[in-house]
Amino acid sequence: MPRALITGVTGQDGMYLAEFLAAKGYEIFGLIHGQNNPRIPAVRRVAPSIHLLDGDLLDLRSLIRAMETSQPDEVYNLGAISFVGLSWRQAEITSEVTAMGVLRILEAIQVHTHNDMSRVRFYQASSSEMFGNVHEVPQRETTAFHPRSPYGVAKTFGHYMTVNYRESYGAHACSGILFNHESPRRGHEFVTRKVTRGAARVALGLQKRLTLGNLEARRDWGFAGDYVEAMWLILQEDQADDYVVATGETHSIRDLLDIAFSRVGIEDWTRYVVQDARLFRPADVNLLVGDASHARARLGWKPRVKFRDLIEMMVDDDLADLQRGA
Ligand code: GDR
Repeated sequence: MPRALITGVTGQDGMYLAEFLAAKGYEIFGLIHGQNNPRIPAVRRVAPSIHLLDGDLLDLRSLIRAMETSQPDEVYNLGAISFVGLSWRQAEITSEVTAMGVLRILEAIQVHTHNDMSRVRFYQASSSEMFGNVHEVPQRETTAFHPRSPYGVAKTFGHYMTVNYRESYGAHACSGILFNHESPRRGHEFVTRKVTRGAARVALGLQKRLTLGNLEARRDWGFAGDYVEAMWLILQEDQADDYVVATGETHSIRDLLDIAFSRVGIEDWTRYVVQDARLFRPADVNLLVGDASHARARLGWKPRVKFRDLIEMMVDDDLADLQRGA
């Protein structure tokens, strides 16, 4: 039975990945930091046999201990402070967790394997935020990085550290450069979930206004459930490499609003949506669209869920959730 260690297991991607690996018969270990994380019951629901270990990306010794306990064949580093908007207000802790955390986990693998790093396959959750102010459309593995937030800078550090351990020590270290990916398990602070939840609440008469920031931003949004399959496929390749994971389609926040509100029977969302300058970011990423042809050719991966279906799935889930009184 293969063994996997997942950091960030209580996040959206961690939960989908744990569920996916459990179905494949993996023995799964999830790293939990802090006490009483409220999402632990949800993780246990999707992967009942998971072993939860305490540890923190800020604490190297705890990561080494997690390696010793789990004896992993594969490590998926999904742990991060992942909300871009917060990263300007907490740039230092974002860098400690999202950037230095990658270095610590690579070091933990090195200590655990006695410098024979190729024994453990490592996946780093890199991000399209590394492209930032884009230099090429669509963005691919070779597109220059120009991050626009402390979060994007931290992810770029983690990405290059992953590449560096591969080139320096022969680590089987890979990066998935994932574009935005969403689901009914998405945190409420991210724009898709804020809009789908907001549309559902407006339709049910629970709120009158939805306050947003920049409506012109364009993103390449896919379904998180499809993207964790790409993570796994990346680690099954004998040759470690980096891959863009994206749908190849871009949509604006306005498109998102059109679909979400029309799903609840409201054709004119402008009556409900207000913009607040405080929600604009000091520097935003205006256009992202990825070219995943490398992942398609090498891994045979392609996304299944289309943008409209994804947003409608999220709205339906929010409606059902609210009607249950959640
Ligand atoms: P992003 O996701 O920053 O792309 O990072 P987010 O959903 O937060 O923002 C997308 C775009 O929407 C605009 N926007 C708003 N965003 C939020 N959160 N709230 C608002 O009210 C709002 N109004 C407009 C933003 O300005 C932005 O342009 C996500 C995260 O999951 C990262 O961790 C991950 O690495 C990348 O996707 C790929």
